Amino acid sequence: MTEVHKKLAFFFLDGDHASAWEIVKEDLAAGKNTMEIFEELFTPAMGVIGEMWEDNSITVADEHLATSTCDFVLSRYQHDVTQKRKDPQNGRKALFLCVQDENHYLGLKMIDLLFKEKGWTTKFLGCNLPLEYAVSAAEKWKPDVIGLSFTTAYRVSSLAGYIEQLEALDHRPTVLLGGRLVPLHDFKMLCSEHTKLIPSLEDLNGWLNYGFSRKEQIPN
Ligand code: B12
Repeated sequence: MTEVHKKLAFFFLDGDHASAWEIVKEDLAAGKNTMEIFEELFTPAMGVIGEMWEDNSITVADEHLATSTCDFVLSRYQHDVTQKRKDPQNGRKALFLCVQDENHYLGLKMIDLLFKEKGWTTKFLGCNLPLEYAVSAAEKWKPDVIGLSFTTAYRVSSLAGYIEQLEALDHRPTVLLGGRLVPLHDFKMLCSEHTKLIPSLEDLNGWLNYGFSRKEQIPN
């Protein structure tokens, strides 16, 4: 963690949207792209919050304020930056959600913005979505991709059900699984070839640039 991560974490904890935004503006002025800003600035700053919660120097109430401040800054990023940087619409659709009782959605919100920037039409369904509603939303809208975010280890059995049912939908979407635990554990046994495990934003970039179009050329 660098000083800038700690500074941003303290602005999040103070609910200081304006100062947090100034830090983002510095990265934008330095020519950083969205992936770099999300992976190298926001994610470690939220990691600082996690460490402070672990050593009891902040409470869950503080974590909630930090979350809502970070969320606001991401929405501002969408409004001020994503809108201007967007590639032309590519006609593809992506749906994003977290499994039931999973409340960690900030990472998924970043992924939603990255897809928007790449010209996808997206729907961000946020945290804690029961499986039946995930299935019915996907059946109705027929997204090419369904992105799931996985953070808390004890929800792995619930995750398996989501992957199984979403992969099996009639229109055969690609399921993408990302989140804090994906680079740390092997989730292959939960997935068929219709699910891609995405351990980092660099992997996501590769998949967005090459993986998805290859899938279009080689029918399953
Ligand atoms: C903020 C926070 C909360 C907030 C929720 C924030 C929110 N609404 O999103 C609140 C306060 C509600 C919360 C609650 C809890 N939390 Co919490 N939380 C955090 C904290 C500090 C930050 C999470 C975060 O936003 N990180 C930043 C994002 C950007 O990182 P990320 O999710 O990994 O996403 C990146 C990648 O993984 C990837 N990605 C993410 N999703 C996807 C999806 C796809 C498709 C792709 C391609 C990529 C991708 O993209 C992102 C870009 O870098 C973490 C600590 C940490 N190190 O992360 C703990 C942490 C995750 N929480 C933890 C725990 C234990 C809890 C609680 C059980 C207890 C508590 N602290 O109150 C509850 C459980 C709530 C629940 N039912 O889900 C533990 C989890 C341990 C574990 N693995 O099981 C952590 C690690 C804290 C710790 N050090 O122990 N938490």
